[in-house]
Amino acid sequence: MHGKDRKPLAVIEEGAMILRGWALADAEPILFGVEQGLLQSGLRQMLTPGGKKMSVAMSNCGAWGWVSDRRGYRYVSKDPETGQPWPEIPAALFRIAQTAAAKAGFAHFIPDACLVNVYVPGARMSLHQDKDEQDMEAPIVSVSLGLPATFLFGGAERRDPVKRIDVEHGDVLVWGGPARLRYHGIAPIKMGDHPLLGARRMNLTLRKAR
Ligand code: MD3
Ligand code: FE
Repeated sequence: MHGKDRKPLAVIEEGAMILRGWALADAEPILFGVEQGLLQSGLRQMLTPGGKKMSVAMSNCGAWGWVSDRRGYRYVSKDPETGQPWPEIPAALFRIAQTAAAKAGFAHFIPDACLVNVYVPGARMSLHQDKDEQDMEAPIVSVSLGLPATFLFGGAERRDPVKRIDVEHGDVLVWGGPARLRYHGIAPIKMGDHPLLGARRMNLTLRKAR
């Protein structure tokens, strides 16, 4: 269940693990690094392929960044808004993602993409699958900061029942193996005031896009 580090790892289902508080001690350096990157590639509310503005504000860091517009979803090496490469993944964030993946059984996780999602109260993410990555063997590591959220963890099909998992500041989730293509989402964020992030939740998902 836990090693010498005393941090528990809980298995939600095969391939889906939560490491409560794994990023807590590094939250400030991670946030500082991400905010630095956001000065270069700012947050924006992307359009769905159907033309609707997403409630979550997004940006990216790493070699590849996920974008959505009327043409669909894809990974691109340059921010379409600046024409420049995305900022680097902050070292503290890269390290936390690697150690969490290793702890969850995924050795040598080398993320090349990090999607930055910022939620204000009321913002949500409806059930979807993450299937724009080339390498489905690699897990996805998610770092939650700021306001708490309820994570919705569904099945292989949209109509399957959904488990609700409460996540808070500093929690890290790892999704791989049989959980990698499961439907998932985030319930509308409730109002609150976090000491570091105020009335916001930030989620960082580290991925291997290529
Ligand atoms: C479960 N973001 O950006 S990340 C996303 O909190 C996204 O912003 C959510 O879903 C957020 O695509 C949750 C956690 C996550 C990522 C991939 C998964 C959970 C997953 C793939 C399979 C199952
Ligand atoms: Fe997702």
